Amino acid sequence: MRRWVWLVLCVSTRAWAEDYRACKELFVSPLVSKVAETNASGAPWDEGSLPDPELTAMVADAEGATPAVIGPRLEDSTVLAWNSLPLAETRSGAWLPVGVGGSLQLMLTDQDDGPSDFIGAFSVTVPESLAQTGTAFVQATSQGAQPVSLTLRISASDGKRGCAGMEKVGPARYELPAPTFSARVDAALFEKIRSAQKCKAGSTPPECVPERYDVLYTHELVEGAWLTVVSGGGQAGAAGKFHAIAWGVDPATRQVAFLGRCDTLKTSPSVEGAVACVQGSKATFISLEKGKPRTRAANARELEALKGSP
Ligand SMILES: [Ca+2]
Ligand SMILES: [Ca+2]
Repeated sequence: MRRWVWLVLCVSTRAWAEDYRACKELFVSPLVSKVAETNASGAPWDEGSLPDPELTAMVADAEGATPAVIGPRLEDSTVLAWNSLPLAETRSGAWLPVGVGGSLQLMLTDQDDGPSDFIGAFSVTVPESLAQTGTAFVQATSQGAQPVSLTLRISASDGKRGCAGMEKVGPARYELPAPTFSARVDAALFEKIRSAQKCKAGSTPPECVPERYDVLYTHELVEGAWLTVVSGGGQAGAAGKFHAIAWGVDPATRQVAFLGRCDTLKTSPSVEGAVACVQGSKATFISLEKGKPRTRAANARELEALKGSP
């Protein structure tokens, strides 16, 4: 009798979930950060040029730990767009000997020929949720007079192999820690933007460069839904900013609902579940209905209502 009980217990545990606590290392990749154009005392980082930031990380409270470069030096940059949300596109990062619940110390510096300038230091704890999901997204803010924010992906895979200590890892899960989160625009979405912006192969005007776009993952625009909102492009002479709006965060399942120019995005209490792209005296409502993206022009009454909305 007792033997049967044990058998059932073992089978159900195995089918239940993988536990990423078994990982002896995790892959840590920086997503995005923004650095001010001047340092805390108001002086330029370099004589006549922007900083050249580099991000290192090391395991905290570990004897003999050495810092590893996880965000390679970006020349004359204040927008540090290292990686996008999807794991498949890891462009930088490093395996570090840290596990669930462990701590990391990160340091952002302006890499100079002589001594480097300090930009910010971050302390990050690997979230407990990673034990179940295998991927955690983390938002960190540096201490000090000029706080810098940084988003990170910590995962049991680098997109090519799983962590040491586990036979296989499951697919990435996109659970974001804050109501708004940022990363580099991913290649699949940027391909759609390039096409909408009529970018030619190899051309690099601002509207054709991924670093010139901000990506906001937010569930503050539409109740009960995560949206991917890409904006930017900085096109000279054109009104408004270029926007790409998708319902969902996971690139495999999100639905791209809108590509076009807007002065601002607004929500209207009279039109539930939709985002309004306002441009000049017109507005377009963007929504997802029965699983399908839908856009329609706002009527006169709705335009009047939008004027009063934030
Ligand atoms: Ca410097
Ligand atoms: Ca520089």
